[in-house]
Amino acid sequence: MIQDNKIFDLINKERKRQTVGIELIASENFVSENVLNACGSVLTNKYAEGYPEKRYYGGCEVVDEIETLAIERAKKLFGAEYANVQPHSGSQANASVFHAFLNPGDKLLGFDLSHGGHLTHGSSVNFSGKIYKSSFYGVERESGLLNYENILKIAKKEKPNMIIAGASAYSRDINFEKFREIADEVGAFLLADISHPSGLIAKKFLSDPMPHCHVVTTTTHKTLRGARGGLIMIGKDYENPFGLKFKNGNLKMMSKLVDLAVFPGNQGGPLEHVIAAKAIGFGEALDDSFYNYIERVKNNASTMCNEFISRGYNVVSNGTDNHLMLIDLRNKNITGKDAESALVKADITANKNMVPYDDKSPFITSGIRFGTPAITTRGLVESDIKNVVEMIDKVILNHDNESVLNEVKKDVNQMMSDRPLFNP
Ligand code: DSN
Repeated sequence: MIQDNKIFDLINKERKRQTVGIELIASENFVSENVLNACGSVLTNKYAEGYPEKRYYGGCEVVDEIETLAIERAKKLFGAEYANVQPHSGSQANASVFHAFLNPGDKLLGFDLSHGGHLTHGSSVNFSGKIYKSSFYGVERESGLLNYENILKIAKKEKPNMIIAGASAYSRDINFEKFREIADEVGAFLLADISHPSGLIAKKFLSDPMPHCHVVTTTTHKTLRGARGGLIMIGKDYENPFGLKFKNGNLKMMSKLVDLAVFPGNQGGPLEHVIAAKAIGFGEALDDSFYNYIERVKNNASTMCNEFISRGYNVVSNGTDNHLMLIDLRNKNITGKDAESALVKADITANKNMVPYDDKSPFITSGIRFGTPAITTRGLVESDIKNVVEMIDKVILNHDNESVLNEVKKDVNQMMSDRPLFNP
């Protein structure tokens, strides 16, 4: 075997970075050793284009069993009637849903990226904004909240073929029932992208999109704490889900469209090692211990949010219902970019983020996003969270003072020194 010390040294360096620091990127988490081992297993050697029992390659008996288990567990976890576990990522999952139910040039209505949406919800720099005609809804300037009457007005004006309900930096619960009313009123297909809060939704800490949305997509690695990848689900058997366009739609027909859109429409061979790891992650999320984890994620986020507010930080929407918060730093006279890089010097990782009605570019930004899924997995409890906010505050107030940043870094490393990287 050829030794590749270069890469393995770098992997060890990254393991150390993850171990010593405080991870606050809202979309990241730490998987279990079982998930990690499946990702690095011999399943990576296998080609399995197609679906269980309908493959284009021989020798798929074992991966068929694995993929079937992954599908069954995903369905049980979310109460879905159908699941496709092959999407390589959340973006691929969304691309496949568009491919299944839209034609190029059709209209999408999504959550504005700069207000907390996602690139694949119609952004002009993404395929979703290039292949489809996109328009956007956002949050209100004063409250930082979605206003469903405004969304209805925009939907009536834009007449989208598809509405996407979902976000990557919105800290409030989303009313999928209201979105469905809006979609029905304008005859649009409704997609829920729950990539961020899917762990909270699975354990019923937030509104459930499954009874209301035609299709639901999620990533599997954020609050869900599984392998990196995507998932597409359908919640129930719709008699006539698409208005005039697909008059005879039902679950069988819809799931066939999604299956064909994922493969061969959008992807080639599935990553069966990742699908096995997804199955393990779904199994862990079905366990009662995951409920306790998600409850701690939510409580930690709410404690963090209150601590920031009490220190004079401007939290967009003035609170959080989920695992994350978006902070507008303009009253602290620091950009998101500078805050992110000062925090990294203190071994605290977060990401700069546009805030609603931002006056700065996406490369600079006025905001920063924090989330608690990863630090909760590391075992941080509410009393630790207060210390974390104190450390962040110190960094932000002293962002150009290297010796303060070094002091904070020592405190960060000390705090994380006895916290295992793997989830229990
Ligand atoms: N939008 C990324 C995030 O929320 O971090 C994931 O695509």
